[in-house]
Amino acid sequence: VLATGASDVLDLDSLLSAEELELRQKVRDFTRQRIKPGIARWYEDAVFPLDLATELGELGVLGMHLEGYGCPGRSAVEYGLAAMELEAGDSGIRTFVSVQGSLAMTAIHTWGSEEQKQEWLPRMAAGEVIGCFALTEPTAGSDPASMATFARRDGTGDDAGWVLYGAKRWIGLASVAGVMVVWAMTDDGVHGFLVPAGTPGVTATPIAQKLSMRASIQCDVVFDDVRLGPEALLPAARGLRGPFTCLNEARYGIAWGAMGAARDSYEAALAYSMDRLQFGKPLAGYQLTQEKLVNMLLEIQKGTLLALHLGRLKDAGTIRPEQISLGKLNNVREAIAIAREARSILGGNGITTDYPPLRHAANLESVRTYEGTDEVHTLILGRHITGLDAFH
Ligand code: TGC
Repeated sequence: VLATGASDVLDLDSLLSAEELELRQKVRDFTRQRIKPGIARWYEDAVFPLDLATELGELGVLGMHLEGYGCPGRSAVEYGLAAMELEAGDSGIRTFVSVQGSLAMTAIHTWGSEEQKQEWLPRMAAGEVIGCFALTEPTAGSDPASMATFARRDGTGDDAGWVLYGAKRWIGLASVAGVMVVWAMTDDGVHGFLVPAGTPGVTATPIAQKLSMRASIQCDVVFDDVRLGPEALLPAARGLRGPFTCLNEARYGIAWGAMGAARDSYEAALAYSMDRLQFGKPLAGYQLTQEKLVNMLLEIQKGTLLALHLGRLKDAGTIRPEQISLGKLNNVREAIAIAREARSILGGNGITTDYPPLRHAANLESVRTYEGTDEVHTLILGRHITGLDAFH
């Protein structure tokens, strides 16, 4: 159910096909069996459970929406449902699936040569090779056009390679990646490059001091005169449309995923409030608690309906970037508010890792920042409705 049992007031499940419901159940079972039992420990110990990569490949959620090359070829709605269930476990695990499928694999699938697709995609879909997507830099976050990482031609002629230098920051999974998709400025604008693990001159260092996304890996990456052959170039990508096309995919998945974290927070608060007695009766029997639960549920049902609408548009091939911005902005913003409100129902117990809401709230601070901050999506929508660009 989109929000379990009596909580699916709008009967949103009736909008899903039998196949979609089956897929969702499969991913929900995986989350219950493989993520929920370990997540508090992984979060406390700041561990990304690498074994999950091949398991998620077997589950069929890596590059889920892509066709061919061993990819599952499922619909946008099915991908969204999977993101929602995985993020009900933890945003860090859903982030791995997004970076792998929506960013790294989409970049290769959309912009790569036939040889690049054959070489990387089947193993990435199986989770045997992890990919990362290096766009953000220490001084270029919301404004990737100002990137300083540069690739210059190494010689002349068709078989000339490249020399890559610069630095990237906040790159998910970079230290465990078998292949990096790196976006760099060239004399001919922004281009994408595939950098295999072990290429001399590349170092990836996990960022340790995180209070969010602790069961995930984000890295600083340095490229120190990295020599690449001509085959490293993603031949079809030209300019920022290359990475932004991939970001559309990831932002779409986030609109669904955030509702998974929200639903898990709500369900934890509902269960706790039914059990916890104060002043002689369950917390759920107090008007103030019921108002909190109902306000959470309103936003979960609305946000899930919004995500589903975006999914149907995407499957119809008509979705536009500003619609994705609306979904990402709204659903992550509401999910954080829901997770925090859920924590308040749990009282002091809510600040421990015994319960998920505060972990979700902390994770969602990253989710509202990456793939376009709240401010970026607000201004994308502002530009859409006014025709005036307030970025520059
Ligand atoms: P602008 O002039 O609007 O566009 C430049 C070119 O890009 C095209 N474009 C898009 N194409 C497809 N989808 C979109 N959503 C697109 N948005 C823009 C545009 O058509 C144009 O193409 P062309 O061929 O005409 O040159 O660019 P701008 O500089 O004005 O854009 C401003 C702004 C703020 C909207 C943009 O820079 C932006 O979206 N900034 C946010 C960047 C962002 O989301 N960064 C996230 C990085 S990835 C990450 O966070 C890692 S998370 C995963 C992990 O853990 O590793």
